[in-house]
Formats: sequence, structure tokens, C-alpha cells
Amino acid sequence: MLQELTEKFETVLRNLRGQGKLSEKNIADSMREVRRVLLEADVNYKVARQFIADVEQRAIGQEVLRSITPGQMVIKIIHDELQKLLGEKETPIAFGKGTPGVIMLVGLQGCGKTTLAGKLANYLRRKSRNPLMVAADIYRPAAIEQLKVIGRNLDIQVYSQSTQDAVAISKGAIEHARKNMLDTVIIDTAGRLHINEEMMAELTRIKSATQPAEILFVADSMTGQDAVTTAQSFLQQLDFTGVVLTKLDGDARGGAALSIRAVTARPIKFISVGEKLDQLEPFHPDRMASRILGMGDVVSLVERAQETIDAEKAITLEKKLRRQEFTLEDFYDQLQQVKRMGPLQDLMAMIPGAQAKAFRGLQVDDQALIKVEAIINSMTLQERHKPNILNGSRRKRIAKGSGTSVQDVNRLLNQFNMIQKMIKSMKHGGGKHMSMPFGM
Ligand SMILES: Nc1nc2c(ncn2[C@@H]2O[C@H](COP(=O)(O)OP(=O)(O)OP(=O)(O)O)[C@@H](O)[C@H]2O)c(=O)[nH]1
Ligand SMILES: [Mg+2]
Repeated sequence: MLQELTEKFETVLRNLRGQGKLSEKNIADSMREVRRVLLEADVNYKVARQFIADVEQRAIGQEVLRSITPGQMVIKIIHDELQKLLGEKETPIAFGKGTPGVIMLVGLQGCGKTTLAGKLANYLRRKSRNPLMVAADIYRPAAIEQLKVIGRNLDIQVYSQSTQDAVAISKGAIEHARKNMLDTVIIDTAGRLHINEEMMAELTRIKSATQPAEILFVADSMTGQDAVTTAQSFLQQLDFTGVVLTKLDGDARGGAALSIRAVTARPIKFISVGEKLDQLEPFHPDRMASRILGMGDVVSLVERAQETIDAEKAITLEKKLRRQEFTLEDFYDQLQQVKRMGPLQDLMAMIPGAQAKAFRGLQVDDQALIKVEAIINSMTLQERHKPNILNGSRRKRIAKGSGTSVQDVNRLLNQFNMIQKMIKSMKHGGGKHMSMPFGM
């Protein structure tokens, strides 16, 4: 996420950090660099100008120049101002007073509304709400089907009608939700290639018919400043309540993320970081600022681990480790848990300094995980429990079955042996914390 931006910031900050003493000139030079980084990231020029002015004003204060670590203090100021730019603090999603709470998703074609409907429903269900998704995009039959497929995958209800009236559908959905004790209605609306009156008129009618607690403007981060310009028109006509940034997993430069809040004065509520239905995160300005500056986001990492790692399994595993019964099957389980946390690249980006140092340039290889998984999948249960029965012909069979090579199988078994040895030495050497190698 926003890797290029982070790398550029790291370079600027490294220069600042290295300075034993700062002069007004040093600071001005650094600010010029920061400004360049922002503009290259396609940040709105007015937003960039204001940002620099704010940082400079605070940084040139005497406290900074006289402090023992002036560089660090300037970095802190940049961090704080970045956080302010992104919205200061988290703004949770609102549901309004009435039941059901209505959330309406709007935005241009392909920005990710339908996918977001699924992600949001999935997210809210985990927060103990009962969502209903509404197929109000009546212009493409495929759009309704797309939402239904998402609904089936998640096992969450989708409301649709065969009528060609998005307002009637939305009203019908609210009625349906009331009758069926569903407390949250998420309306997926139709997008157009460009803003046009017809679309806005329809959205306005849906808005007044359903009185949404939230109208979320869905912005494709990949489109940079265009997303911000579009946001301004939507704001004028619909007065939306919040923003969701999608496709932040791609090579978005960051311009939309950094400007949209300042330009629209509406909070960013979520970021979408992948196509899968669990790749949605509530937006935290402070954590985002840290991530962008290469300071990592340990809090999000821990939260993600807590959400995905099965606590009960962890206890069983610990017991097995103690009794030295750790098998390839358990190894496989571990892999699944790591996989559920999302792409390794994303996880690495959350580790402080990870991007800066050892991991730069190192491609974290999700493919390797897939290989390991395929190999273990091709083993019989007996083989997984007693890997020492794996002779040459069995190894050959497994390689063939998993579409890998015998070398791959050998490598995995060697790694597994190493882990077992580590476990044994742990038992003798006291309870040191162990981390598991999971690549090949
Ligand atoms: N990489 C990535 N792809 C995404 C993300 N969100 C959505 N997509 C993809 O973007 C494409 C468009 O998403 P949709 O949800 O269909 O967009 P939409 O706004 O409903 O589009 P229309 O209904 O045509 O207006 C799909 O291929 C999604 O898989 C994201 O956060 N990351
Ligand atoms: Mg759609």
C-alpha cells in the first residue's frame, strides 16, 4: 500500500534524522523535498501548499531548533500534520436513530461499490449487526447477479426486485428489513462512467426516499486527483457523509488518500485493500500517517492477528509443542492461519522499519506458501504425522501430485526437521519464544 510514497518519505526523513543540528535553511530544504514528494504523489496542490505551510510554521519554532533531537521533532511534526490531514481521529460508521439504519453507497462505475457492499456487510456482521444488501443497480442484469453471488458467498441476504425502479427497490428493501429484523440496509447503487444528471437525480431520489444514516462516497484510489474532483461534484449534489477509499492495495500514488479529506471535509471511514471480501479496514488517520512515513502499523497488525488466529487452536498447538507432537499437519494449520491474515506483502508493510531495511527489495512470496500447501495436501494423513516414512518413491509421488519438484518436497521436509529440532532444543533450553519460518 502506497509503497512508493512511503519510500520517498523515508528518504526525506532519513536526511532529517541524520542532522545533529537544524537551521532554518535545513528545514526549508527538507520542506521543499516534502512538497515534491506530495506533488509527485498527485496530492492536490492547494492541500500540499497548506500542509507545508503548517509544518514549516511549527518546525521553525525555537523549541525545535534548540532541542537535542531537532530532526526527530520535525518528523514528529510531519507525522502529526499528516494525521491532521487524514482526519485527526477515527470516525466510526453511523447507523442513525431509526431501524433499520440505511447506508447508501455511491460512486463512479467500477470504483468498487458492489464489492464494498459485500465487504461492509461482512464487516458489520462481525460487529453483531444483521445486514441486508440491496441490489439497486438496475441497469445491468449482471450487477444484480454480482451482488447475489457475493450474498451467497457470505450467506447474507440480498434484496432485489424485477422492477426497473431503484427507488421502489430501496423502499421495498427497508420494508423487508423491518419485517425480518434486519437492522442494517446497505444499498448498492448504479455507477456511471462520468457524472451525469440522470444518475445524480436517481441518487437524490433514493436518498430522500430512504433517509440514509450514511452516504458513503466510494473513491478509487488508483484514479488520484480525478477521484477528488469527482468527490466534489458528489458532495455538492448529494452531501455525502463519508468516504471509502478502495484499491489501496494497488500501486496508487496516494494523492486521493491524502487530499480527499481536506477537499471534502468528510471523514474517510474505511479503506479497501484487496478484492477479497474480508479486505476492508476501518480507517485510522494516525496509523495511516505512521504507515505512510514508514513507521509501521503494529496496532493494525496485532488486530488482524487477533481476528484471524484461532485462539483455541493456538492453545492446542502450544500443548503439542510441549509434548513434541508437532506434525506436518500442525505446520499446515499454521500456514492457513498466516494465510488468512492476508498477503504477506501487506503484513510486512505494517512492521516498523520493515520497508526501510532488511525487507526492501525482498519479494515476500505468497507463491511459496501455495507450494508448501500443495505439497502437504498431496500427503496422506499417515505421512503428515510420520514424515520419516517419506522415502524416495513417496517423495516422487508427492512432487508429482502437487505439481512441484522432489527438491521442493525435500526442502520443505528439511525445514520441517529444523523446526522439530528447534522445538526439542526449546524444551531443553527453556521457554524461549519461537517464530516459525514459513517460506521455502
Ligand atoms: N485490487 C482491488 N480491487 C478491487 C477493490 N475493490 C474492488 N475491486 C475490484 O474492482 C472491480 C470493480 O468493482 P465493483 O465492486 O464491481 O465496482 P462497482 O463500483 O460496483 O462498479 P459498477 O457497478 O460498474 O458501477 C472489481 O473487479 C473488483 O474486484 C480493492 O480494494 N482492491
Ligand atoms: Mg456495481
